[in-house]
Amino acid sequence: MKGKIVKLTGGYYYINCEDKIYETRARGNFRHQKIDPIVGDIVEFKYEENSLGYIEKVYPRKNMLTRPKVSNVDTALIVIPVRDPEYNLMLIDKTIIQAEYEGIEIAVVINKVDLDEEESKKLFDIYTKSGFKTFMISATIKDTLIDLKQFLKGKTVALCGVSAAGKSSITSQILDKNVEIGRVSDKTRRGKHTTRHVELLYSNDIYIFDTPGFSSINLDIDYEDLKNYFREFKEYQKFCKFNNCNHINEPKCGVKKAVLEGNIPKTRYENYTQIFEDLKKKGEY
Ligand SMILES: Nc1nc2c(ncn2[C@@H]2O[C@H](COP(=O)(O)OP(=O)(O)O)[C@@H](O)[C@H]2O)c(=O)[nH]1
Ligand SMILES: [Mg+2]
Ligand SMILES: [Zn+2]
Repeated sequence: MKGKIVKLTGGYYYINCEDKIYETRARGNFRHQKIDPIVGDIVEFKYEENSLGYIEKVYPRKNMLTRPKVSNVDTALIVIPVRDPEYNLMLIDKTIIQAEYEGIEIAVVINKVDLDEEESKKLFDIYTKSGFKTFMISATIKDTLIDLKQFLKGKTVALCGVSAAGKSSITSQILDKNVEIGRVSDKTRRGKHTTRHVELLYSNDIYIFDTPGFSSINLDIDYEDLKNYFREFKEYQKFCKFNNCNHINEPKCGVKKAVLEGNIPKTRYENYTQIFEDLKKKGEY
């Protein structure tokens, strides 16, 4: 039988096959072959009534995220709360770079629009202008999620965002399921509402990976490659005088010109230069 690993705990793999869950183990010889099944994997498995099944084969992965470990992600959904907690666009842009680096489709969700519509529109403009499919929603108001739900149909989705951004609220709305939702004030107490095991939630032909909130990201990218992960630069870098322009101090830079003319959002460019300098320094040690 063929299915998708949706959960991994204590050496057991739970496989979804035609909306039924099978409890399995990996084959003993997997370890010698260095095969390590992870959540998201499409696998071939054997199962007999009243006995534990086992995984026979792991199909090639489309991609793999390492923290937390999950494979075959179609879309990274970057969740930005307009307020409560305060958003951090540096962290957001680093997450986007990571997803660009992995070659995963990216969409941005501005959440809690009900709390500040004006500010939400500002965020919406930044990410739309940067070339991302962007949604404005309130996870607590079901009607605002119709387009997003449509967009996610048939996909395996990684929800990325800090604690209390609204990831679990979005998940429960999209999947019509109850997912544990935390209160903003609880979030400072570490671990209380953090998902510890890795699990894909699913229904309606959508798989969601409600990642535990992250607080920092270590990018492992050569500083001179960084520009390739800012998609909105592409259109303007052909106007740079130098072919290998990093868009920092070079004269006649098409990207800097686009920032001045308001065609590239300032926050994106500022975060670019900051990360560029940080990566450069790191490389000098
Ligand atoms: N006002 C408002 N509150 C929201 C919205 N989405 C989520 N929340 C609240 O924000 C808190 C954290 O949500 P949760 O889904 O647990 O965030 P997670 O940590 O990212 O999974 C909860 O109290 C939610 O009720 C929204 O669109 N508007
Ligand atoms: Mg949550
Ligand atoms: Zn340039």
